[in-house]
Amino acid sequence: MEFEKIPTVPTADEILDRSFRRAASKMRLKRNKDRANEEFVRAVSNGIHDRLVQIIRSFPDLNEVPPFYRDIVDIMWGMDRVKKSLGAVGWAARWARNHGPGLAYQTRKAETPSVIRKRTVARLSSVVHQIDDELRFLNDMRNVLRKLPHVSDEFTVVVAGYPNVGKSSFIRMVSSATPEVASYPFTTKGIIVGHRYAGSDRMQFIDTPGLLDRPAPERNVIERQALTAIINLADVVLCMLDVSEHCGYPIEEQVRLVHEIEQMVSVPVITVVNKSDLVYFDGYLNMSTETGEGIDEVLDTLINVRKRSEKQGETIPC
Ligand SMILES: Nc1nc2c(ncn2[C@@H]2O[C@H](COP(=O)(O)OP(=O)(O)OP(=O)(O)O)[C@@H](O)[C@H]2O)c(=O)[nH]1
Ligand SMILES: [Mg+2]
Repeated sequence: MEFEKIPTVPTADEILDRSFRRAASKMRLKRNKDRANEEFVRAVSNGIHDRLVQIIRSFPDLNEVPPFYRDIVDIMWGMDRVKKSLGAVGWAARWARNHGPGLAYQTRKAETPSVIRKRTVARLSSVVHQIDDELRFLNDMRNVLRKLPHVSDEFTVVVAGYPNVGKSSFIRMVSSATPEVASYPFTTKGIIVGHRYAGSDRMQFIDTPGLLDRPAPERNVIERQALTAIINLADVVLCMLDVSEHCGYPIEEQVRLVHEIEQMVSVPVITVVNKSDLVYFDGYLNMSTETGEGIDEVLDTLINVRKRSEKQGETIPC
């Protein structure tokens, strides 16, 4: 994903330091002192403008990124907040570009160019300092974005369900991912991607944070990440139940969540009962990540779904 390539976003002071250093070296090349002052102001404003434009360009266009990543940005920071920050950087860049030449000219025409130079540079500095919070916000966001997992375009199983039902235990067993497993809810706090490489049953698995059956506005940032993975990434959703209720949640609530997920997506939804070593539930696929019982059957079911979806893909006329 392009997010990995976003370089560190500098602070206002870092941008100014670099622009001053570069401008100072240009100034030294000028023999005429007044010209040197003018050149300094011009070089500072150009340096600021170019650096700010570089920052904006280093962020991918959020209208162009795949819906899953766009949703993640919206869930975690809010699209408006991100646009506001990038907009503020754009404003400062334009300010430097529009006012830089005029300020340089004023410096040259001034009776005491060195005094005017200091004053104009102070104005430029103040504009860059005005966007310092936005620059810091963008850098914090960049630090999170670049660690988002890479989701490839292949057959994808999204594992969903209530917290603590064994989603991560399953993903650890069947894929390359090694998510944390613990006996408390909301152990998984973000999307985790793993792959199963075994020959023809190669597929991508997505571990999601636990979801509760509750109205959308009450869902937190962690749950909303799970929802966007279900909606945007799944070729099949594997809904996991813990009938033993060792997870801490009643089975009725867990089943209601499965019905909600079925309403949300147009891809197949497969329900599997985990922890069959504790309680076996007739009429469902049963498995246990503790004993390994039923895991192969679940994988076979997923492979069959993939084969069916590939066949359907083949019959779609061009
Ligand atoms: N007895 C039994 N325990 C299991 C089984 N699968 C998972 N567990 C236990 O259930 C607990 C939760 O497992 P996780 O894999 O972390 O569950 P999760 O659904 O990923 O949980 P969250 O990330 O919090 O949503 C852990 O203590 C596991 O050891 C199973 O098949 N049998
Ligand atoms: Mg988990």
